[in-house]
Amino acid sequence: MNFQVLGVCFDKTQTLRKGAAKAPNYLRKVFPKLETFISDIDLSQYFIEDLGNVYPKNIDDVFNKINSKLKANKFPIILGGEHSISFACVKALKPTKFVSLDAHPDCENKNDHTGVTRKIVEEIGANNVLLYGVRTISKSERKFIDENKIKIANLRDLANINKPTYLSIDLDVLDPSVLSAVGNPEPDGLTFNDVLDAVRALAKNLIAVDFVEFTPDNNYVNSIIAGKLIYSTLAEIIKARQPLP
Ligand SMILES: [Mn+2]
Repeated sequence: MNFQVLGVCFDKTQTLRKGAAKAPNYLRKVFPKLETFISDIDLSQYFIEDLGNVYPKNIDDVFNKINSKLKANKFPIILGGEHSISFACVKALKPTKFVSLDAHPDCENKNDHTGVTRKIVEEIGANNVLLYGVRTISKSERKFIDENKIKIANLRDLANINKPTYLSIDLDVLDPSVLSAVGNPEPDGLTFNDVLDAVRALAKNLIAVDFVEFTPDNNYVNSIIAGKLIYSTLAEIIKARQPLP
C-alpha cells in the first residue's frame, strides 16, 4: 500500500502554547534518524509520498488548502498543526466514523481547536464519533457529550467498529511523562503502548490518520517519541492489511 504525507502548518488558535505549525518540518528532520523496521514491518519497502506543506490563512481556509493537495488511492497521513485542522480533513475524506485519541473532548461551541470534535459531530452525526483517552472535560462539554450520547470508548468499542474510520491522534493523549511537547499537556494519560493498542484495534478500518498538537520544543526526546509513534502507526496499518500467514 502507498501513503501520502501532508503537513498542515496551522496553529493560529492554539492557546496555552503555540508552535504546532512547526511540527511537520521538525518531524521530517527526525524521520531519517528512526529505525524503519518496526513490528516486523519494513517501512522502507513502502512508498511514502511527501506532498509538502500547506499554510492555511485561517481555520476556514484549511479545507481548500488540503482538498486540492490530497490524492486519491493513497493513504493520507496528515501532520498538524493544531487539532482544528481535523474538521477539514473529515470534510475532504468523508469517513463514516471519526475516532479521536485526545485528553480533551474538544466539544466546546467554538470555531477553534477546543471545538473541533463538536463540529465533526454536527458534520457526520454523534453516533459516528468516538472519544478515547479523554480525561479533562469542561462543564459545557459534559453537557454536550451527555445530550448527544457521544461514546467515550474502550478498546472493545474501537475493535467493534466495522466502517471506514478517520483517526485523529492528538499527541496530548499521551501522558506528559511520555511526551510533553504539546499545546495543552494533561496528567494521567496513556502510555505509548496504550495508544498503539488503540491504533491496532482500529487499523483494519482506517482510511486516514492525523497527528496533531505536537508542539516541538528543545527536548530531542519528544521529537523522537512523536516520530516513532507515527512510524509505529504506519506499521500497524500495513500489518492489518496483510494476509494472515
Ligand atoms: Mn487535546
